[in-house]
Amino acid sequence: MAARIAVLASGRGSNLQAIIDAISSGELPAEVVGVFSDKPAATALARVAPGLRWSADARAYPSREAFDADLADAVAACQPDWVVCAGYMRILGDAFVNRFRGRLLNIHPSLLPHYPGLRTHARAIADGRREHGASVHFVIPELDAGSVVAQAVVPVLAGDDAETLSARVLAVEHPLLVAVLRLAASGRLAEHGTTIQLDGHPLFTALRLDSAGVLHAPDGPPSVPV
Ligand code: NHR
Ligand code: GAR
Repeated sequence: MAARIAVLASGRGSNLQAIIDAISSGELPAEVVGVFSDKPAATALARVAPGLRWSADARAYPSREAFDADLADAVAACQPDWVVCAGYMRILGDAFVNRFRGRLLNIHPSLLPHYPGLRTHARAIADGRREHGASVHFVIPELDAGSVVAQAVVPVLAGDDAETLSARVLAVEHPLLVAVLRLAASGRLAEHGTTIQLDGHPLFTALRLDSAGVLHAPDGPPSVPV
C-alpha cells in the first residue's frame, strides 16, 4: 500500500515537486493526498489537482490556534500516514504538533543544530562557515529542535551570497527529502520520544546523503547504504 503523504507549503513548492516526480518515476511508493498552505497564492498549490488543495489566509484568523485548528482538521481529513513541512513558513502550535507527532517531518535549510529559524544561508555566510546544507527532522513543539533523520552537506564557496548558497542547498534538499520519505513510506522510520528508530534500531547520528544521492549511516567504516 502506498504511503499517504500530506504536504504543508507556503511558497514555490519545489520540494513538493520533487516528491511528485519521485512518485511518478516509481522511486517513491507513496501518494500525495493533500497540499496545505497558509498562503492562498502559493505556487505549491498549483502543482496538484484542485481537489487536493487546501489553503486559508492565516492573517484572517483571530489567533494562531484558530488557524492551526482548521489546518489540523483539514490535514486529518485526508488520513495521512506522514505530514511533511516542505517550505512551510508558519510556526505550528503545540496542539497541531501533538496531533501529528511521530509522523510530522520538516526539511530545514541548515545543518541543524546550527541555524534554526529563518535566514539560515545569510547567517552561515556571515559566520564564515565552510559547510552548510539541509536537514530533515521530526517536528516537535520547539522550533527546529526535533531529532534529525538525515542531512546533506554542501560547500560554502568564496563569493557566495544567500542566493547562490540557497540554490546549492536546494539542489540537495530534493534528493534528501525523497530519500527520507522512501524510508518513511516503507515503514522503516519511527520516532520514539526523542530518539529515531531505523529498522527498529535507534539511530544515534543523523544519516548522510552522499553525492550519488544515497543515504548512509555515518557510524563506523565502511558506512552502510540504507
Ligand atoms: N513548528 C514547530 N512547532 N516546530 C518546528 O520545528 C517547525 C514548525 C513550523 C515550521 C519550518 C521552519 C524551518 O524549517 C517549521 C518548523 C517558520 C518560522 C517562522 O519564524 C521558523 C521556522 C520554520 C518556519 N515563521 C514566522 C511565524 O511567525 C513567520 C515568518 C514569515 O511568514 O515569513 O510563524 O525553519
Ligand atoms: C526550502 O529551501 C526549504 O528548506 C525552506 O524553504 C525552501 C522552500 O522551497 N524552508 C524553510 O526555510 C522553513 N523555514 P520550496 O518551496 O521550493 O520547496
